[in-house]
Amino acid sequence: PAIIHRQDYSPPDWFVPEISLDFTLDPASTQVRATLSVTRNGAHERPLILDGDGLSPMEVQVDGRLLQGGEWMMKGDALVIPLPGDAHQIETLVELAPENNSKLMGLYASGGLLCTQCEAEGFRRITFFPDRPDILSRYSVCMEADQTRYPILLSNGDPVEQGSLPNGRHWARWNDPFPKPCYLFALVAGDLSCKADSFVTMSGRTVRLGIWVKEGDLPRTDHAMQALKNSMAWDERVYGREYDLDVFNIVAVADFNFGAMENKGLNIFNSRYILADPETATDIDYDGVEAVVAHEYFHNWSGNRVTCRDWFQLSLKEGFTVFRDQNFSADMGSHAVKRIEDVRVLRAAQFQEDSGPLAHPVRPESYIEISNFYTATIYNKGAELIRMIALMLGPDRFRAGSDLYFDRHDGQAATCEDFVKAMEEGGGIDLRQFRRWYEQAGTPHVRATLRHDPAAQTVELLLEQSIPPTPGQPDKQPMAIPLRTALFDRAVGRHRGETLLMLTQAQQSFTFSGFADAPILSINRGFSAPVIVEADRSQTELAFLSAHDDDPFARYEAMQQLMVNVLVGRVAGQNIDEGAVVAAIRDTATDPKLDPAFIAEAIRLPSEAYLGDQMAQVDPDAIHAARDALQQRIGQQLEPLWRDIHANMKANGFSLSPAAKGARKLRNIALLYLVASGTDDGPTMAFSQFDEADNMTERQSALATLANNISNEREAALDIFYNRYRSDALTLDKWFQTQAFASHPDTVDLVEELARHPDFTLSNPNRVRSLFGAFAGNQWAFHHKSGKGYRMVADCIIALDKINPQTAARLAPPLGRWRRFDEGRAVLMRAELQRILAEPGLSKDVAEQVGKSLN
Ligand code: HT7
Ligand code: ZN
Repeated sequence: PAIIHRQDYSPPDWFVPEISLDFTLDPASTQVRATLSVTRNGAHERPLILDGDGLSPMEVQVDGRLLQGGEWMMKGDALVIPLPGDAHQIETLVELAPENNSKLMGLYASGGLLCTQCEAEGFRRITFFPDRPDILSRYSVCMEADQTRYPILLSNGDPVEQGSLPNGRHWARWNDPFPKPCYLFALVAGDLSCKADSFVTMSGRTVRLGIWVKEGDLPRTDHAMQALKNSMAWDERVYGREYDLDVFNIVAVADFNFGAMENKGLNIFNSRYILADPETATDIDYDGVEAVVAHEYFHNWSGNRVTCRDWFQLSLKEGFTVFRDQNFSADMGSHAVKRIEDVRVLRAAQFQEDSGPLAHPVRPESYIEISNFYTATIYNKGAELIRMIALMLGPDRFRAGSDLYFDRHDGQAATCEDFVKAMEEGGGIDLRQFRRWYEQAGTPHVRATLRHDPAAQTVELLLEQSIPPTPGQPDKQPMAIPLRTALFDRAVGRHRGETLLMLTQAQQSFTFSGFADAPILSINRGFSAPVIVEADRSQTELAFLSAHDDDPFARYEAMQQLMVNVLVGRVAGQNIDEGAVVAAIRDTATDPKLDPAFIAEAIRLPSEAYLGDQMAQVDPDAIHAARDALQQRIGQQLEPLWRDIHANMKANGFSLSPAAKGARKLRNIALLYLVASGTDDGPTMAFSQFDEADNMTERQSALATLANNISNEREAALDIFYNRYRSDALTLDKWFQTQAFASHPDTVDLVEELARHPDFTLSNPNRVRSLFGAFAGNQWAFHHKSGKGYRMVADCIIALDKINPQTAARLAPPLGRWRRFDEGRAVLMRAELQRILAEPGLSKDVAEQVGKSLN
């Protein structure tokens, strides 16, 4: 398949300032008539090339004249029309069958609705068009459909006209005054009910807000609506950005390849990021709704008003928007806990990506299938880059930079370079070296060594950076790495002020004076840079930081490192004493000054996957055994504490306040340790929590705890859960996911059975992710040495590729990590990758991921 290179970008030959679309909607046969006004860009004689994907033109007209066969041609899937003048009107007619569109790209049917997904290249599955984000057009959209099946007709912008037609049909026209790239086009037709509200903008305009769902789901939309209004107010307050249309609609659909889509004025959401009530949604789900609603809303400026010139610039909108939604969520809840959660996601998803065969820079140089580049690197590492810029500038200068960026590029398709320049000029900073973060893949390692000179009373901090080779980038240049650093006096338990150290060379040393005694190093506080720090700190020093560090992230990090040292040591056969860990957990869990939500984060053992990432070669069985044993010892040694917490953190009635959420989080960890301790009443306590809970957070957590163990209560709880929620797809997903993620010796076989369950289907991406996505993230079960786990995931990829290649391709990366495992597992993993690659008719989505994974 063709490789697209960033360096090959050239401006479009033709612009399309206006487009009018007429849809005659029907699930089996939809007609799309598109009228494009096109203008030649500069002096050239190249024809107009309109992208298509699976389309055949039924009519082609130029300036009102029907063209004959030889006057246009197909080049592959594209329609080529030679044009004599510099401005023409092109009209095409095509027919689609949305009900047969299982890829969920373009126009498709979902649960009785017709809806669209155009990013990145879905618009070409709807009509012939130059499908690239630097073509900005004004859209006028007319939809005609059966009035009973599709009473609601929505598109971008504002509704302008509607009417009835004979034969029970009706129509509606929407106009979007803002020129936009075609990936932001959307329409929805269906029998939907509206949760309506309004928002008065900072300039006093009233915006009508609508969240459209199936009627029975209306009671589950309150949280999403509140999140939307909070986001609108936050973007005005923090970035000075106001909403620009009179209407903002959101539609929830059940079948969706991603989380949501920021179509101008008509966001389309995976229903799991809209619907929430205490009976079916966990606190994590509630936070997910808030974050994704905010993310899509923030795209109205970072993505829609200023869009991307080409898909290599994807992080321009995604990294910046993730940074914005992370800060919004932090402002809505706890900054400390949000930072810990975000770093955990970054390390789990992005660090793994950066150290494997699919590593790529935040601004990639080439791709085969752009859908494969909606990655943790583009999104989460991209957000970290913006966070570093914000840290180096400080809030006021960062705001000056973002104001300049938005004002300068409003209405344009911009590049990452445009963003960096605006930050340099608006913020008054030189980012020449910093640009390497956009260019170089791989996670930098920073080695930190502290040398104390008692005679001079100085401390020298030596920092050495190195960036491992990544595909196509064997040698790296030093990065500009901002490291928030503090040196703690052991005697007083405090530091004398934090410094922002800029590490810009391969090796650099910093000297601090006035230290009679050797201090303790606290570095990369707040996780100020997305790097791996290697600092030789003793268990005593880490225990000190876990008790005294005033930066919550650094405190959490010290605690995690304490645990990692014990566990990694034990996997390597050393008998490292767990005393420091148990004491630190006890002291943290009983510190009355700490927020329970923070305590819950700090006392949780690092995941098996994270432990694997700390080792040269991952040994899933040894990691599981070591972690399980330590969990049991912590459970046993602190059993009275866990009982106390479990009893004291029980709420009287449900609330979504941060305090109530924190209490649930801590209570759930206490239950986990209690059950892990092996105490006789552990399973019955878990079952009671499962049974009596008035909210899904406690119910699912109890279920997950039971699912890890062999007990009668496990089976009973799983049955009850299934019978209670079998008719609610999003909650049934949790039943699949909990079992697939369980730390249970039979998980591989259970997942095989679940794949044959009548409620399992490959046609719904949420269901696939619940079973196979969760399973592939379950290190112990997926890497079962029989290779059965690999085979099941490969079978799923092969079958799913024929239905939904995008979702299939997203299951491939776990198999691509074979280099990190022993020879036996590596051979089995490679064999499955080779088997997938040998499949006839493989999509380019899967072929790219699997092909690169084998290299
Ligand atoms: N910008 C949106 C990306 C997206 C997407 C990409 C590929 C295939 C399907 C998709 N649905 C949505 C989501 C976002 O980042 O906001
Ligand atoms: Zn986004």
